[in-house]
Amino acid sequence: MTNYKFLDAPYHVSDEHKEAYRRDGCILVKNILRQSEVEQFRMYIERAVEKHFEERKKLQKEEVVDDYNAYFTQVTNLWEKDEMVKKFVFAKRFAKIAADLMGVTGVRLYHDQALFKEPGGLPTPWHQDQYYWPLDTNNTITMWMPLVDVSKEMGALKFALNSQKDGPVGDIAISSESNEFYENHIKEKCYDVVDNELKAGDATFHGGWTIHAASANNSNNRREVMTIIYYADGARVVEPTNKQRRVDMETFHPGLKPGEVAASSLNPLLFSV
Ligand SMILES: O=C(O)CCC(=O)C(=O)O
Repeated sequence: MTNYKFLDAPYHVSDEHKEAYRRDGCILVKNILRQSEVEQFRMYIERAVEKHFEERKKLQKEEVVDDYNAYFTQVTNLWEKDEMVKKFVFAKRFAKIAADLMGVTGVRLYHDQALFKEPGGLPTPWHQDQYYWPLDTNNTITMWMPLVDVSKEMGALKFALNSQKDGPVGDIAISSESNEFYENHIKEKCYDVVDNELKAGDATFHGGWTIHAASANNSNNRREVMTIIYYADGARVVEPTNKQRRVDMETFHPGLKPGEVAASSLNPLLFSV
């Protein structure tokens, strides 16, 4: 029987990691998983993504053509579709890193997303994630873990350091407009931008208000990434202030109303001290 204990083994988050995350709003954390460990789950994540698209075809549902398709293929909440992917998404190792970086005692799952950028995939525009999230806390974080090595030419995330300090700026969904808007904002504020290269099993973590983007995939390989979004346990749902937040509230907090603790059946507590 295969042993997946590595998914729950604690990773030591150093004081330097915590200080850097709290200062910059993002951090690259290395060697969270070994390449061989990632490889075991890559197959299941790919399979779940493929199954999702096959099922859509069978149902003859039209592909949702949203603004994202030119940037990446996105499939959400894969944990509900595959038991092995669920093991990966529910890993205490990842959730504890998220809690330690944010300095909170517990984190819940907001949702997971596979984000595959095909060769030739366009740059992901600059944006802020929390524009989409109807939550009353700034303690939100995304783990972005590549399942393959990601060089700069494949489109890893770029972050505007310290930009989370501004909170919401622009109130604008991901699009060519957001790209232009945030590019100007970054220039005006003279923010430094970091652009990382990652090995499979490394991950970046960024906060919900950290301004970020990704380059195009100029390689011949698919950029395969799994992301998991967490928030501090105890956060509440707020009245959605835009259409996207309303959709997110209904999709990721089913049955909940503004003011209620964000703890629906889709938001398990993935780590607590
Ligand atoms: O993977 C990408 O290209 C964009 C991902 C992103 O913006 C995010 O995970 O917040």
